[in-house]
Amino acid sequence: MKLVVVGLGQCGGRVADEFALMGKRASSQRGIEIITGAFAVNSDEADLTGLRTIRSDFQHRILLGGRKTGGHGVGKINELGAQIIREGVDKVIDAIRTTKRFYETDAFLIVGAAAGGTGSGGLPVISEAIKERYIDKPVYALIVLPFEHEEKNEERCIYNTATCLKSAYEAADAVFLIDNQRYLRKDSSLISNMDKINRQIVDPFYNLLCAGEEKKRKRIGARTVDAGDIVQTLGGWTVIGFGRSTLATIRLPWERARDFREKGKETHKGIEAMDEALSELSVNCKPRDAGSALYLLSAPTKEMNVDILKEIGDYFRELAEDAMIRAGDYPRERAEVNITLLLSQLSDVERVRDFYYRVTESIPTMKKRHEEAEAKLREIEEASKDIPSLL
Ligand SMILES: Nc1nc2c(ncn2[C@@H]2O[C@H](COP(=O)(O)OP(=O)(O)OP(=O)(O)O)[C@@H](O)[C@H]2O)c(=O)[nH]1
Ligand SMILES: [Mg+2]
Repeated sequence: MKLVVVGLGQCGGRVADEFALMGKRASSQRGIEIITGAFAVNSDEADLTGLRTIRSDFQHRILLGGRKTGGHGVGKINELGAQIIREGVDKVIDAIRTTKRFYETDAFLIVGAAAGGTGSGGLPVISEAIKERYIDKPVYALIVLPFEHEEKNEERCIYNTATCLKSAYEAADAVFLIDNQRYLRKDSSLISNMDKINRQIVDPFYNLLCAGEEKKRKRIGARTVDAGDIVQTLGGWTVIGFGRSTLATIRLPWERARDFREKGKETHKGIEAMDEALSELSVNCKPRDAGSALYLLSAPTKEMNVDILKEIGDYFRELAEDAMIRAGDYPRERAEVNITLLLSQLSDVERVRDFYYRVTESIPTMKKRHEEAEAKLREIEEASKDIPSLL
């Protein structure tokens, strides 16, 4: 599958930069193209300068809202972010049009953080605008949710997140949810290492995008997963997961697994990888709530057999009873079995629901506070009415 990736705001730009790097890796290591264009859009000049892989000309790093923000971002006011992006949307569309293999591109991926200003406000606006202009290509959003400590300290963070999620869900064909907090579970030092988190966000997409683009016969699975399968699977709230299980011993070609116990262990590697993918989902959710799902099994050719595919299939079917499941295999020569998992058309995501409730609950207090502030302002104006003015 070939994507055009557009990142908005600081987070969006950096994650898009990581996708651009992944694209380079796919062409140098595997000789295939998965990212046809990568763009970063921001109201903050320094953020754009800090990127590494996205081309550094003004058509790939697009600065908007210059006069309004002085090149310093919108300071978490996502309405202002939305406005600035709306005013500059034609610049972005013009830039996208210069993509070399645009006609071969299967879909758009628009990336941003929900809690900030530029990305949060801009993501739904760009998604809608691209969707209107390119009706034949799906538009997917990838939204990064805030860390817990950000939610606790700032009301604005919750408000931005809820408004961004709601609008993006309306505008895009599917919304990938990525929870920053999830990456701290195993390694809390990551909080100061955004690069590492970004790599972990992007990595699960590698095999998924590559599998359908392979040209070499030995890399093409018995059942491939291509862009068509992915497009059919994706809709609404979506999460991605990746799990691996290393093959402890690399067997030499003449040592086949004849022993039935060893054979059993081998098959079990698939289940192990699936379990890890399920526990490493990008946002916590229940497989039972998925309306569609896709998994891609990747392993050395000789590890991939009917038993392993069947066992994973049976196991997953029990967990996601109501989902339309698509599956495929991708033979890669590596000493591991890994699984990429998409759960889509989710009917419930607790995290999203929670943001909506919290904002709805706080709206009356926010309104009251706003009214109180206005009343105070009127009062002080009233008190000054008999004072001579110098203007
Ligand atoms: N995963 C990840 N999250 C990030 C990164 N940079 C910022 N964030 C998160 O993104 C949210 C803030 O959004 P930003 O992208 O910084 O904001 P912005 O879109 O640039 O908007 P303004 O700066 O307000 O104009 C917070 O929840 C941060 O934790 C990053 O590189 N990776
Ligand atoms: Mg910023």
